[in-house]
Amino acid sequence: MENREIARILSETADLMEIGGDDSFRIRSYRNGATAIEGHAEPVSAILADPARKITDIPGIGKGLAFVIQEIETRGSNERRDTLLQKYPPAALDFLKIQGLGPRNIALLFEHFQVASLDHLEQLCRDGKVRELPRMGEKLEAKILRSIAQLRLRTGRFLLSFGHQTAYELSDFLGAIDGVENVSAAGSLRRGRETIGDLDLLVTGTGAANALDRFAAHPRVHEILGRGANKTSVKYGLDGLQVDVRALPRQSFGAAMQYFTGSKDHNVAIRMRAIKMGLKLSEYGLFRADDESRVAGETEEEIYQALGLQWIPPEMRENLGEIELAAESTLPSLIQLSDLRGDLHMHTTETDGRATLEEMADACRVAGYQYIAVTDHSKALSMANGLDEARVVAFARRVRKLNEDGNLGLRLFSGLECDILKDGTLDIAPDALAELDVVIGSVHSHMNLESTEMTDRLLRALESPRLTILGHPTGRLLLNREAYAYDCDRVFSEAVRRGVALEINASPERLDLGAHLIRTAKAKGAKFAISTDAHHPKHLANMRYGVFTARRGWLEPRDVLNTLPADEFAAAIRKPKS
Ligand code: DGT
Ligand code: CA
Ligand code: CA
Ligand code: ZN
Repeated sequence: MENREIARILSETADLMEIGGDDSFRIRSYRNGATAIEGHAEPVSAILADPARKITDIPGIGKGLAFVIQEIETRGSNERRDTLLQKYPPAALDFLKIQGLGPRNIALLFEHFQVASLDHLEQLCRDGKVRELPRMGEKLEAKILRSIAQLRLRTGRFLLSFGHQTAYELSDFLGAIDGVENVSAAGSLRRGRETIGDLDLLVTGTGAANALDRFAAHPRVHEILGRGANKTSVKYGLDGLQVDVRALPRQSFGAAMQYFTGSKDHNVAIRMRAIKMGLKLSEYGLFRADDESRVAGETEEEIYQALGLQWIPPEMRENLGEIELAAESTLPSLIQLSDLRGDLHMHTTETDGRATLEEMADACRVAGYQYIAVTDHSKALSMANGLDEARVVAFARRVRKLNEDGNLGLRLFSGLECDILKDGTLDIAPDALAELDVVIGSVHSHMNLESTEMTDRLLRALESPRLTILGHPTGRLLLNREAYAYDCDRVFSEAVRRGVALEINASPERLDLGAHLIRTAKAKGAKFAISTDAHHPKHLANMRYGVFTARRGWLEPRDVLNTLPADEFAAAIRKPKS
């Protein structure tokens, strides 16, 4: 088991213990243990497997907890957790995610109403029953209802980054099985959707059938949903992601990839086209309708070609006009990761980042970038120790000096992620902003304004001649927080008129703008910046998710500012002195 999974089971147990009213000292020891294990560099399972070592050497892990961890490693749970899960319904863990409902309240709800599910709790709030309990009132009921609505947003889907991580894990596992030639991901993951419902994997080779058996016996599989001759479906890992693995012969690989990549709407349109041409397309291949003879199937390219189409990138397969373009050989040349020459949004230890400017720059140089903009927070984010005017000016000076010294191995642009205040003014005075190369304007507060007020706020921010990029333009957090409401048409048009680029924030929790709004903005002539918003060097690799999203928005390199060579980029962001 991975450290983060062990840690998660420990803190889950602690949560349940809180609901159960357990001893607070013991609860704390579970929580501390979880933190210690999560932060431990070496896999705990490796230490447990070595008889010469003991995990009590890890600070924060005592004898009692060591025993519990051994139990978790062996069977994925521990006695205390099992007992508590028998006493309380599994929904107890969901309840803890509801804002305003502490463990004590949850225990009370269980006691009085035997609440079994979120639905049940929702009904109790609607009926005004919750307010009958001590310390609970109408306000709490409203809060619970809002929070349940948010939880619902989250259930059933998973972040793309999580899907990728699982796909890598399973590709390694399946790929190592004798006779397995190829393991490929299809479905929404291959299309680069920002969230996935389940993971679809295709396996070819003489060992493929055997791989289905081995997969069903994988230690992290905890529920088998279906077993067929060519398919195994399971719930995988602690988060219960559904994974469908299909085994197929090599000559159908292309047809199966085409079919299982979807989207469904794209496939329906493609199959109609085949029928009109006297052909029949299935997951096994493309055949002539009259004599069933095989036309294509081993590769996707030959299938699209036989249908008179250019090969269509998976990110475009949503039946939004891509088939028509492919028929005329006028598909856009979508942007690729290798087109990006710089990252334009990152934080350092000056504010809430975890690495220094030098460390971030070094990681970017290694990643092959020609330039970066370092954009720490502004003073409105006081929790993050945001920069005030004096620090902004000092930072711009420091960047000029670093560029003159020329030891960084790339060009550095001075920047700031400047808060857009409630009234739409920027958090930093214009003359300080004028010292900087790149100013990202972002909303981090008052996100629940009325749509008209939010529109005015953003329009006002765009009036600033110092603004370069509108950061994470909708503020959404995937599976977690909706985009804030405003008039996108007006704001995007104004951004185009003012020469302000729109960010595609590549953080997997954001992917903001999303594909649909990217297309809306592109139609108005908008320019974009794809940036990671990295708070640690490891986040720099998230650029790929931004690129997936940009491709789903049909962007080409010329739509994106940070595909430009350094000098052209510098010219493009230069603002008139006014
Ligand atoms: P998801 O999992 O909700 O994120 O979305 P997908 O697109 O991965 O959907 P999924 O896993 O149900 O199916 C994978 C692909 O297989 C889907 O994009 C198209 C294809 N497919 C599955 N079932 C059908 C079907 O009944 N008809 C058609 N035309 N295609 C299907
Ligand atoms: Ca899927
Ligand atoms: Ca599926
Ligand atoms: Zn931000």
